[in-house]
Order: sequence, then structure tokens, then C-alpha cells
Amino acid sequence: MSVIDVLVMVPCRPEQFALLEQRYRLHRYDLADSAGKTHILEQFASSIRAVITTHTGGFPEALLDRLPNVEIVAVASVGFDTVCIDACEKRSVAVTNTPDVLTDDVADMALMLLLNTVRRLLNGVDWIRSGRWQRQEVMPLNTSLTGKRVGIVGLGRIGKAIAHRCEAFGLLVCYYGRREQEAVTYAWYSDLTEMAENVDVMMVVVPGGIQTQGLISKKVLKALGKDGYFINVSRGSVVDEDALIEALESGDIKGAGLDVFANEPYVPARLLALDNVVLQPHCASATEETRGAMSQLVVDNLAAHFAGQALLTKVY
Ligand code: NAP
Ligand code: 8YV
Repeated sequence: MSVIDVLVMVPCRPEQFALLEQRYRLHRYDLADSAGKTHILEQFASSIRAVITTHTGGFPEALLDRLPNVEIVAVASVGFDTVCIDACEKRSVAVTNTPDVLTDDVADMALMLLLNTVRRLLNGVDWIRSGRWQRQEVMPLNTSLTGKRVGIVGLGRIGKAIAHRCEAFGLLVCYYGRREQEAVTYAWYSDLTEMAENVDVMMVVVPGGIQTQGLISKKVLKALGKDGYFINVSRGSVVDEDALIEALESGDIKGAGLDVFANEPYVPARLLALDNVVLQPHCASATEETRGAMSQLVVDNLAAHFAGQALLTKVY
């Protein structure tokens, strides 16, 4: 059997990575310095037939151009906004992602951010740690969630899982998207600013990329209003981050829960200084179970491809 060369932009979980090591010759682009990367490309560019990566690792067109015989890019993420998807399609390079297996964990993170932001969980922790409770100081009251209106921006797989959880918490759900969905009963808004004016919480879970860049603008945040909360588990690029920081600083919105940022892993100091935000390091899918399932999809998609079978989760 001939050797199959695979370029590793980001490794998957150890159990699944061990399977890949048994089956393929792996080239660790992720570990190589600049000279090492050049060496890999000089020696193996024309024999590399597959690439594994993630949203964080990405796959730029400049690299695709160096790999004349690549057949498949297996992405261990559901979002593929950092992969040169149009160029892959043009060159008939298959791209796979990891939908569904991460939906519940990401929806849980969205709810965790919502609850923690509105009920100010971290402020309560600080109240105890700083000794204020012990000194008989009374922590200010926070806001009730029950009965509040939540507007979901992007009612897809994760958006619907968030909606179900919101209903269980007694919240009223509506959504913004490019089209009305027949199969759901939630109210649809075709105008994002109009939805922002009519909700207490805006939850963002659209894909990143050029089409959604800056979708959550200063105007949308202003419309969300002084009692409004903003939760983002999608991509940092979807929101005008400077406008968000200004809105949080000035009280134009009340609080935010953020798992994603414009320039990860760097988070602006002004955002870190605020006490009306809850921040997470892009870890909504980061559980043993889900990351294992995402890695397994990478393994299974590569196996299907090289066996000439249908791909399990094909983007293109
Ligand atoms: P999905 O099922 O494809 O849902 C995406 C939704 O966004 C769809 O309802 C789509 O509705 C809507 N949409 C797409 N483009 C839009 C646009 N230009 N304007 C308005 N709405 C738009 O995807 P998913 O599985 O739910 O994942 C959604 C995203 O979550 C991913 O792409 C990724 O960026 C993010 N994510 C983040 C994490 C994390 O760790 N924080 C983990 C997983 C996923 P219409 O097509 O009807 O408009
Ligand atoms: C991952 C994600 O944390 O699936 C996605 O789109 O953003 C997350 O599940 C990320 O892809 C790791 O790079």
C-alpha cells in the first residue's frame, strides 16, 4: 500500500491522532519553525493529499497554491471561515467540518454566559473573595431572567439548541436571519436593528466571514439599549468590537458574555477592565467528549475519502 502524506496544521485529540499516525505519514507543519515549514513544502508539497486543521489553524489560499495534489481538507470545527473555501471549491478540493457533535456544548456555553452575565456570578465570587460579604456589605441586586425576551442572531443548529434551553428558562425567543423558517414558531425579524429594539438579550451564533463582518454595529448595540445584554458565541468578527467596548463602558448596554474576540487570543485591555462582562477563551466546544467527537469526524472523513466512500460531513 502506498504512503498517504497528510499536512497537520493543528493536531486533533491524542486518541484520534494516534489513529492518523498509524494510517498516514504526518507532516507536523504546526510544530515546524519557518525553515521547517519551507523544508516540508520543498520535500513533500506535491505528495501531500490531505490537510487537517481547525478554525484556529485555518488554511490560507497561499498554502493551497503550494499543494498541487491536495484532495481533502478536514477541519475540526463547524465554522470554516478561516479556510479558503472558495478556492478549494474551485479546485475541487473537498472540505469537511464538524457539525452537530458540538451543538449541545456550545449552546450550554451560551446559556452559561447568559446566566453568569445577567446574575453577575463572577461579581458574587469577587464579593466573597475580597471580604466584602464578611464585612457585612450588601451586594447590589441584579436582574431577573425569567420572562425576558431573547433575540437569536442565526437560528441554525446551535441557535435552535440555544432557543430550546431559553424556553426551559422561561424566556421568550425570537430570531433574526436571512429568511423566515417555516418549521419554527418563534417570531422572525428581517431587520436586525428592529429586533434589537424589541429584546432584552441578543445572542449571536451566525457563521463568521465576510458576509457577517461587523453585523452587530454601533447602531444595533444602541438599539439593544441600556438594559440590554449581548452574548456572542459565534466569531469576534461579527461584532464591531470597539463599538461594543464603548457601549459597555458608557452604559449604552448593560452587560456582555463573550466566548470569541476580534483578534484571538488577544483581548483588549479595555474589555478586561470592565466588571459588566464575562469572558471565556473561545472554549464553547472544549469538552473531552465533544473535542473527541470532532477529532473522530476528522479521522472518519479522511478514511471515507481514501476508501472512495461518501464523506460524512462535507462542506464542499
Ligand atoms: P448553522 O447550522 O449553519 O447555522 C448558522 C445560522 O446562521 C443559520 O441559521 C443561518 O440562517 C444564519 N446565517 C448564515 N449567514 C447569515 C447571514 N449572513 N446573516 C444572517 N444570518 C446568517 O451553523 P451552527 O452549527 O449553528 O454554527 C454556527 C456558528 O457558530 C459557526 O459557524 C461558528 O462560527 C460558531 N461556533 C462557535 C463555537 C465556539 O467555540 N464559540 C463553536 C461552534 C460554532 P440563514 O441561512 O437562514 O440566514
Ligand atoms: C473550536 C469553533 O473551538 O467549531 C467551531 O467553529 O469555533 C470551535 O468549536 C475551534 O474551531 C477550535 O479551533
